[in-house]
Amino acid sequence: MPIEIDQLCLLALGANLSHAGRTPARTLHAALDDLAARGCAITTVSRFFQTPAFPPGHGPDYINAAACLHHRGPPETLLALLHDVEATHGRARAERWGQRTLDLDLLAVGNFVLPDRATWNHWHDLPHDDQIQSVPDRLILPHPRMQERAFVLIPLADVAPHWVHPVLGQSVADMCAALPPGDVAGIVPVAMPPDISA
Ligand code: A4P
Ligand code: MG
Repeated sequence: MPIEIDQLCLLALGANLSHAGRTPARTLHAALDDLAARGCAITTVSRFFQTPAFPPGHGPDYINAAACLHHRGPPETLLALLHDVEATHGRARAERWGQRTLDLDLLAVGNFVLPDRATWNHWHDLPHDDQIQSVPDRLILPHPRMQERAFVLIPLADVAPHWVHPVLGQSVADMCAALPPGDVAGIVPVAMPPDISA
């Protein structure tokens, strides 16, 4: 599939620390505004959810959300834009899976498997202990852990329930149905402040 054609991109948003007087929910909302202002064609935004930190005990609850957008051009340019917006909102990378003011993960760009199937398999199959130590130095698509994360999949089901994972062959709805019920129970939609229309 040529990357010159508009691709449907799936984005995960998360935060569990306030920054510059903004709560995590307001930071997520501001980040969506920033992305739109910088040319991202955002088409759908999920509800915002309160979610327990993963791994358990790693800080306060998160606010998580998901969005669909369209992007034309190399996926790496979109990831660079996401990193810029994270930096604007105080993101510091101190610890893998550590607390954060804003995390913008690129879950998928169309049906691309990047950089190639063998590398994707490597990151997908990484044992849990190695996942904490090893950080990819290039874009991996689809995000290799998305299928395991209730805090990713449940928001994503609001906006892209029928998207099918190009390696696993499962839709977002299928992947949600396979989540442990205990993980799903912790994901709670939050009422938005009146001046935020997510
Ligand atoms: N990178 C490679 N591929 C991608 C991609 N598809 N999207 C690179 C985003 N980044 C990608 O990412 C580490 C490196 O991966 C970067 O250099 C990037 O270029 P990161 O955002 O610095 O690290 P991370 O977010 O700690 O890692 P990762 O793998 O995105 O972890 P997760 O799964 O996002 O975990 N608990 C709750 N309740 N809610 C959360 O949102 N998030 C995390 C982070 C932990 N616990 C959480 C939540
Ligand atoms: Mg991340």
